Amino acid sequence: MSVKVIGQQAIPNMPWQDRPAGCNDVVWRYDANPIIERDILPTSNSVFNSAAVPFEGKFAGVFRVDDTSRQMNIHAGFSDDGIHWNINPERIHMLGDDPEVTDFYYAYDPRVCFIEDRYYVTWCNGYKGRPTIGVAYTYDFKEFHQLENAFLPFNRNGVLFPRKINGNFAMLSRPSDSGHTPFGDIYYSESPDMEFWGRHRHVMSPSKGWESTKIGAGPIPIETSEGWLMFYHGVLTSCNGFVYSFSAALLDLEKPWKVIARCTPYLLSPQKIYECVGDVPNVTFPCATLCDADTGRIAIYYGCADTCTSLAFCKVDEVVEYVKKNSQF
Ligand code: BMA
Repeated sequence: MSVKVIGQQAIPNMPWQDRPAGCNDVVWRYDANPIIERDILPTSNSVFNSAAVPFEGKFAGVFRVDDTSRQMNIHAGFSDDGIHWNINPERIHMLGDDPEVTDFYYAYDPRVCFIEDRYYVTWCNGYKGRPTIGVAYTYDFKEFHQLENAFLPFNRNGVLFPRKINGNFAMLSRPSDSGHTPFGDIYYSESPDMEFWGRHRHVMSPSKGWESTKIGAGPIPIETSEGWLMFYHGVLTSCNGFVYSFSAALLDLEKPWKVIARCTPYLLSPQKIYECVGDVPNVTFPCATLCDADTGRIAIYYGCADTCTSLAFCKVDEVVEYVKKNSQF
């Protein structure tokens, strides 16, 4: 492997399948997708756009669960193999002193990021019914301590970096509006304490084709010798609505608002029946990766059609090479 993965642990037991014979795709799907069906809980309408991390030799995660009243919430879950999940039927109840912060209206699209000594969770948080970036931390996926919302509404897709940059915590986000926003750029911000965020920088705007309407960061960026590998979703507006695909870009390690390379084609788009048919058709929405430091194997967790959760696989050196070779810069 020529590309070095930095700051990741070995995850020998992570989910993995070799690229199927005859497949030339850089990213390929798990052959038993979806791994989490919509009705995994008695009260779930759908489970999608969710995040998994290595935890105590196994796996833990935070899951977007829309229930059968169509309330959007986040739930903790555990897994021995990263594929079969036990999701807590009860939503996460955040601990915190200030009900102004903890009494939120809804929670969706979580990401989980291990930094220094704990797992931080970011999600789209309905503050007074307006989407912004909620932030919490946990050590055990049982107790979650909620911090201040990172930004003013309207914002979505808050994605932390797994280490401090320039001495500060760092986060990508996607300022937006109150509805199904028809625009959206990725921005970068820093914070000395996970509470006050500033030094906002513009990272990327929508571009052509599959990402022509809006873009948003997906999983926690992976640090490599070639830059931060950032998977991100992009949206095309078709005559029949939004189509969510995803691809990847490389960002400068110390100035992540500088884009080194950005892939022109998508890496995965909605093509399988479980990606094309569901509550919102034609959505593939990645929120987490597992990356094995030893082999460079990556497992991508992505939501399908706002209904269920699937897995896809790739190798870090192949993705980096493909992004560079097909870069629009
Ligand atoms: C976005 C978010 C995602 C969802 C997508 C497609 O705005 O709400 O949770 O997957 O739309 O509906």
